[in-house]
Amino acid sequence: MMRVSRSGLAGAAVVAVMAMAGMAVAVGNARAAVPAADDPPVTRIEIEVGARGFVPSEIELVAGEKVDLVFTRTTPSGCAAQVHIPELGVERTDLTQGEPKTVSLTPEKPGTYQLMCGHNMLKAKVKVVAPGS
Ligand SMILES: [Cu+2]
Repeated sequence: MMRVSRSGLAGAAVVAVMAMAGMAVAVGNARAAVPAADDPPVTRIEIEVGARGFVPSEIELVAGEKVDLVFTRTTPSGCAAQVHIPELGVERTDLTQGEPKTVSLTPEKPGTYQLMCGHNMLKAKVKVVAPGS
């Protein structure tokens, strides 16, 4: 199974686009086996929730593709105690400072959504694009 572990939007987006385009040849050369159809690669995006808010403040996801958002709270501020993305069905999730928390989701509909702290003060943009775009 292939796990993509990259921080930063650019890396994640590139991997996601490559996966969607079916570039199995380019990717496949780097590993022994092609993943089974029921075990697709999962894009992982790391997001810091700290004194400056969400970093990065904008992420891009691909509709229909599962993604792991890994949140790391780096401030004791209560503002970073919870995150949620109501429009994508992600309920309020508690964060403990220094303990990465993975939230998995599969956005279905292209659009622009808000990732927010528990009081809807800190915000980041979640852009969902159609596959292949
Ligand atoms: Cu807050």
